Amino acid sequence: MTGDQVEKLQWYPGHMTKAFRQMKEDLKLIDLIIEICDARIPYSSRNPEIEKLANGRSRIVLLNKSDLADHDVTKEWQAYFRENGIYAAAMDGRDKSQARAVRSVIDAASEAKRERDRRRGIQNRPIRAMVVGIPNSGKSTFINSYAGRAAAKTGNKPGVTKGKQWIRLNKQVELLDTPGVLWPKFEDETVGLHLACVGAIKDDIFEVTDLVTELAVILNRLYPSAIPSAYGIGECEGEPMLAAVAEKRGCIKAGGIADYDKAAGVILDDFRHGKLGRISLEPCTVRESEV
Ligand SMILES: Nc1nc2c(ncn2[C@@H]2O[C@H](COP(=O)(O)OP(=O)(O)OP(=O)(O)O)[C@@H](O)[C@H]2O)c(=O)[nH]1
Ligand SMILES: [Mg+2]
Repeated sequence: MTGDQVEKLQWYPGHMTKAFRQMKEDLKLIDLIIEICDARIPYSSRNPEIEKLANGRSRIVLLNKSDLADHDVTKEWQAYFRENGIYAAAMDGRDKSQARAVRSVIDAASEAKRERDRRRGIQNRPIRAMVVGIPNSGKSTFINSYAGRAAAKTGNKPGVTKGKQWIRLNKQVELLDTPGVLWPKFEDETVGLHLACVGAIKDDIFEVTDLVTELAVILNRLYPSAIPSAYGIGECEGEPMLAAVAEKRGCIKAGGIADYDKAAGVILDDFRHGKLGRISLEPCTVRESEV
């Protein structure tokens, strides 16, 4: 990300600094942290501070939007988290049965806490879980599917949830919905790029043609046939690719000039909706030692 873009972002994380402080405060009431990551970018969508924030509490990583990600890569990430002692599951959070299947993971992760309660003679106290994650990762959608009702507001853009909200599910579990938070590591160029591709950063921060040109470089490396087969064009990058897609999709400006912005918008939208295939931008080798 350029300095200019980081600067532009400053107004945006304003509420994030507040959210972070709030999260630390709320954690005092929390037994379990449920981190909703984007399965297409498990590394970039993880919160590097969570280990410290968790302070010994159980945590679960949910690889959401797994319907859009590469199944095999997601499996590798799940195994990786589990090997590192973190409960992990993959899901399409819009699907009620998949969201509810997470119940067993929540039960397993809260068993130690329930056992402590039992020893202290506390019975049937609900487990309180905080749902955290980057903007637009599907936190509120997951909560609604899990709860079986539209308890939290959702939307296909970052920054929909503005404040925290407790959702009482049943006698066993209470979930806290929180606003999406981006962590300082988004200033890393690759992390910022990946976050922008999946829609975690507001689109007006980037030139869509620049973003899509970079996305195409990644796709050509990892899934070289994704763009060619979606648009019926040859393997290409940069302007020739935008020109080819513009021609195929009739993105033409007045005077018969190819509209690169529009063509880039089509590609970005198609990627985000899975029309280029199931794609993971971060293979399991893109990980840091800290999880
Ligand atoms: N394909 C797919 N889309 C999903 C999934 N989960 C959520 N979505 C969509 O992603 C968008 C964002 O969902 P939200 O639940 O509002 O995300 P959030 O994390 O609460 O976002 P903020 O409150 O803005 O931080 C919505 O359009 C959802 O329909 C999923 O598993 N697969
Ligand atoms: Mg939300």
